[in-house]
Amino acid sequence: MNLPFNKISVIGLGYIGLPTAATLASRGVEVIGVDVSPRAVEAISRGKIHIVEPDLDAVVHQVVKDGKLRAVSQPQPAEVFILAVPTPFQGKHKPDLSYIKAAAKSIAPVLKKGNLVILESTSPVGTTENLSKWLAEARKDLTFPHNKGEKADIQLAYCPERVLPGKVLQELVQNDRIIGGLTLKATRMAKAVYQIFVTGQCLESDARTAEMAKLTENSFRDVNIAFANELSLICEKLHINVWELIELANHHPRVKILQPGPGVGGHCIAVDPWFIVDSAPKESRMIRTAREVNDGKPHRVVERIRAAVRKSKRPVVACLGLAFKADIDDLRESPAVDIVRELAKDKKIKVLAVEPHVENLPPGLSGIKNIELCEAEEALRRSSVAVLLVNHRAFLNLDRKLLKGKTLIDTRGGWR
Ligand code: SAJ
Repeated sequence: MNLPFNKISVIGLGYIGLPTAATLASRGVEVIGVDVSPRAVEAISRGKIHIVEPDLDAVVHQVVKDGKLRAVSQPQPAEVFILAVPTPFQGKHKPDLSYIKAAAKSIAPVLKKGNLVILESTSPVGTTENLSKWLAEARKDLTFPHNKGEKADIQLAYCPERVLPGKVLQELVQNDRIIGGLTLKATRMAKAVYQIFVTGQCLESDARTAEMAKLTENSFRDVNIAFANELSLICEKLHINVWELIELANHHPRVKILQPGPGVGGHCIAVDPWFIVDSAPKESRMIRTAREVNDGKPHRVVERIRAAVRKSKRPVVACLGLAFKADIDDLRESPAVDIVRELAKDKKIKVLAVEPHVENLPPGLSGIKNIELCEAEEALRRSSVAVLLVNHRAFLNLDRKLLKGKTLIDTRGGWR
C-alpha cells in the first residue's frame, strides 16, 4: 500500500489512542506513541498493554516487535499528530480541557510546516478552533488555520472516535468516521490518514459539526435509555412488568425502546451530554432531564433493596455484577458499584458482591467491612435478597433453583 504519511504520532495511549496507534502501525506506518504515564510507556515498550481490550495485546506485541510502534514520554517530530487524551468533568458538569491544552503544549515545540494535527478527544463545540489558537500562542513562527485558513503552515481537524469498548479493534476499522477539518485542506489530509485503516466510509464535514456529532450520538443513546428507565419507574408504580411491556411495544414497526437498567455507566454516555448542556443550557432541556433521570436510577434501586431487606428474615443481600455493562471487566463509572457502596452505608446490611471478571473489590469498595466479594452460588445461598445488577452471561445461565425463596430485584430483566 502506498502510504500518504509515513510517520504519525499518537498522543495519549489509552482506550482509544493505543488501539489507533497499533492499528496504524499494523498497516506499515511508523507510529510514535506518546504518554505521560511511565507505566504505560514501559508496558508498551515491552510489547505489553496496560488496559483491557480483547485481542489488543497480540496486535501491540506484533507491531512493537516489528519496530513499527514505539512508546515514548516526550513528543518527537512527525507528519501527523493525533490527540486522544481524556476530557473529564471539572466541578459540576463542566468539561475539563486541561489534558488537551497540555497535549497542545507538549507537541508545539516539535511542530513543522506541513504538519496535520487531529483531535479525537470528545470535546465541546469550538475546541478544535481553540486548539489552533493554543498552538499558535506557543509557535509564533508558524501560521494556523483560525487566521490563515487553507494557507496555514499547520492544518487541524476533528475526528471523533465512536468505538464500543470490548469491540474496539473491529469497530475502529469497520465504523464510518466523521472527518471535520478547520479547512477543506485539513479535511482531505485527515481523510487520507483514516483511509489507511478504515474500511467504513470517511464522511467529510467541518470541525464544529464533527464535534457536535460525537456529543449527539451519545446524547441520543442517553435520552433513549432515560426513556426506558423512566418507563421502569412508571411500571413499578403501576404494577406492570416493564420488560414484557417493552418487548410488546417493540413489535410496532417504528418503535425500538432500549432496555432499562440500574443507571448509565461508562466514561462517555453519562458525561458527553453535559457538554451540550454546558454550551446551550436553556435549549438543552430534554438532554439535561435525561441525564437526571439516568443519574437518579441507582438511588431508586437502593431504595427498593432497602425496602426488600426490611421485609426479609436476614439482612444479607447478594448483588450480582459490578461492571458497568454485561460481559466486560470495566468497573469504572459503574452504577452497580455506586449501588453496592450506597447500600453498605447501612451497617446492619451485609452485602455479598459477585463479579466473576475481577479477583478483588475495586478501590471504592475495598476496606468496607460489610461488603464481601464472593462466588455467585455462595452469595445466593447466604442471602435473603438477590439483586441482578449486570446481565453477565454467567448470571443469566444460573440454576434457577438457587433463586428460590428469595426476594428478587432484577434491574436488567435477565431473570424474568
Ligand atoms: N445501557 C442501558 N440500557 C441500554 C443500553 C445501555 O442501561 O439499552 C447502559 C449500559 O449498561 C451502560 C451504559 O448504558 O451502563 C453505556 O453502555 P453502552 O453500551 O450504551 O455504551 P458505551 O459507554 O460502552 O459506549 C458508547 C457508544 N456510543 C453509542 O452507542 C452511541 C460507543 O459507540 C462510543 O464510542 C462510546 O460510548 C464513546 O467512547 O463515546
